[in-house]
Parts: sequence; C-alpha cells; structure tokens
Amino acid sequence: MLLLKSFLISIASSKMAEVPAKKFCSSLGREIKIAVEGNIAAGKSTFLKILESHSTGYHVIGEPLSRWTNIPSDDEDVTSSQQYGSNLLDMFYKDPKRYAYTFQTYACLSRLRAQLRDIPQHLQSIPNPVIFYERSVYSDKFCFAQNCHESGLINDVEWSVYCDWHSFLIKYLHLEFDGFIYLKSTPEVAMKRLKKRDRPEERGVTLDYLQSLHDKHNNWLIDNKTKLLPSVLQSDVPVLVIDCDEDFEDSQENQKEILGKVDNFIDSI
Ligand code: UDP
Ligand code: DCM
Ligand code: MG
Repeated sequence: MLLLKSFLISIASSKMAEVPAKKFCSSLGREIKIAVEGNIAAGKSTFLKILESHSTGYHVIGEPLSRWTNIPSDDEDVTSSQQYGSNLLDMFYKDPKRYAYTFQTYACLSRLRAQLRDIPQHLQSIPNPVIFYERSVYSDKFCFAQNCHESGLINDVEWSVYCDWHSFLIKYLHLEFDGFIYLKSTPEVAMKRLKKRDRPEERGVTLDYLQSLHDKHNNWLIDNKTKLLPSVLQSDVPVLVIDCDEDFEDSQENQKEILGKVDNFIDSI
C-alpha cells in the first residue's frame, strides 16, 4: 500500500524577480520527475510556463488537452478518436453520465502516452534535468475518476473496470514521480480563473464541482487520506504545497518567491 507520506512546505505569500539558471544538487543522478497538481483553472499551465522560462534545466510536459478537445496540434500525431472529430471534453460536460467513463479513460490514456515519451534530446546533456508534468495518472484516478464514481457519473461496473486497468498499468509501466507540487487554490479563486479563461466546454462547471475536486486534492495531497495503489514502486514522496490564491501571473514578486520555493524543493530531492 502506498501511503503518500508528505512533508509540506506551504507558501503563504509570494514575491518575485529574475533568477539565473541554476545547478541542481539532486542525488538521484538522473532526471527528476515532478507532477504539478491542482484544481481546474488553479493556474497550473501559467505556473508551468513560468517555471520553464526560469531554467534551461526545467522542462514541461503539459496536459494533452488538445487531444481531448480535438484542436489540431503540429507536434502530435492524430489518434483514431480525433479522426472522428470528437471533442470528448465537451461531450463529457454536456452529458457527464454518458461520457464520464469514456472521457476518464481517454484522459488517462493520452496522459500515459505523453508521460512515456523519451526525454527531449536537448535535456540529455544536462545533469539532473527536471521534468514537470501537468497532472498525473494519480490525480486522474484519485481526484477526477473517483469523484465521478462517488457522484454517480461512473457506475460501479465502470469503476471496477477503470480500477482494474489503472492498477495494471501502474504496476507494469514506470510512472513514478520524485515529488508532487500542489497548487492549492480555493474553489472560489479557481472559479474566478475558470471564468476568466472561458473555455467553451467548461461554461457549465459549478462551484460545487470545484469544491468536490478541491476536497479530493486535499484528502490526497495534504491529509494523506487517499491511499495510493498497492505498490512497492514509490513511497515517501515529498509534496510541496503552494498557496496560489494570490495572483502570481502578473506579479514578479510573487513569482520570485514561488520559484525560490520550487528550487529549494528540487534541491531537497
Ligand atoms: N490566472 C490568473 N492569475 C494567476 C494564474 C492564472 O489570472 O496568478 C489565470 C490565467 O490567465 C488563466 C486562468 O487563470 O486565464 C487559468 O489558468 P491556467 O490555465 O494556468 O490554469 P490550469 O487549469 O492550468 O490550472
Ligand atoms: N479533466 C477531467 N478529468 C481528468 C483530467 C482533466 O475532467 N482526469 C478536465 C478538467 C478540465 C480539463 O480537463 O476541464 C483540463 O484541466 P485544467 O483546466 O485544470 O487544465
Ligand atoms: Mg492547464
């Protein structure tokens, strides 16, 4: 049984400025893999963009959202479901009971595909590059799919099937992370940012839904109430919790403080 035993570093407020690329002191002797977690519209993609421009040793693998909404993308080959022109994210939000299982399956599958790609060539000459992933197969299951099951959008049979293949994949594919960064926002701030971003598919997302997902993230990443899979692959994974309610997108000061915390966190791994 994998219990995420976390040490928590909270950032109450954040201050920012330009920071030179740094040398990391990790003892791992290989790339460091970090999953960045957080509610819908918490600010993960914004945060990851800032991280990537902070250091040449930082590399980001974004969420494969374009596959879910079928927006064509130059660097990705088209999958069979895209050939049919589906927007699965939209189908899920329009008819969640019908499409929750399908969407959750596809979201996790496309994430696996992204996570299992080789690390980019240019990183191979850098000692201990850090790869940040926007979410993980763990939040897919323990936040989103489980929430769908508990709210009746995924029925018991579908949930059993999901758990079965998910456990199997976790066991046989190497999907470990060296740490998690939890961008923690209140559901109210996530809602404000979701409205600002205004993705058409997400216009029906309610504050209650964001509250449920918020609780799921907290149970997992802060309170350790969610036990991860029975697995010997990973234990004692550190979690850095960053309170991101205060705007950081437009605040150099806040970015500087957040980046300092991330650098320290990476150094501690
Ligand atoms: N955003 C903001 N202030 C911040 C971070 C993000 O106003 O400090 C906005 C950002 O411009 C975007 C929305 O919040 O319109 C959602 O951000 P993002 O897409 O990064 O969130 P994610 O869903 O990836 O967590
Ligand atoms: N999403 C989901 N289930 C998952 C992963 C993501 O329903 N397992 C949804 C939530 C958002 C969208 O995909 O509507 C992308 O997430 P974000 O906006 O947080 O980047
Ligand atoms: Mg995002």
